[in-house]
Amino acid sequence: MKLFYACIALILLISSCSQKASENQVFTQRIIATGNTLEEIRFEPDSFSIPSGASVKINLVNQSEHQSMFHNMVICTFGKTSEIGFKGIQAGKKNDFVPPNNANVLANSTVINPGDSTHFNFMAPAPGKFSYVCTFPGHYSIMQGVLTINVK
Ligand SMILES: [Cu+2]
Repeated sequence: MKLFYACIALILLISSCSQKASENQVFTQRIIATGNTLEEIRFEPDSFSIPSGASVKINLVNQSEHQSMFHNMVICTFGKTSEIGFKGIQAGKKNDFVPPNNANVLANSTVINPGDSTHFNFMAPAPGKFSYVCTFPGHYSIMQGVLTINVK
């Protein structure tokens, strides 16, 4: 009988360990910023979803070839793309066109040159929807996507 309880305890221990491992799972998403004219610029994909609580790594690739096509990626409160885009322009190049200390910004990359890539990390918050947007001047009304945080 003691062996039986020991086995149960071991099974519970193992299952709680694997639970912890999944909570700390790193979720990686590749996002391509592309296009060489204002008509073409876009994020691919323009929507993705991640589980709440996940540790998220975004790999952002600037696949535009035109020398004026700089991009960044700012994840913000759903629907706040215009406000963040406008305030981002005011914040200027020194802030990567991201308004500093803004409660509506969840996470962001730096601005990257055509052909370059970068990455940034954040913890996925409670379930809900977020927008993502490129705030390089002239892009925020066009380059947008939707991030859905799912129940894990
Ligand atoms: Cu852009």
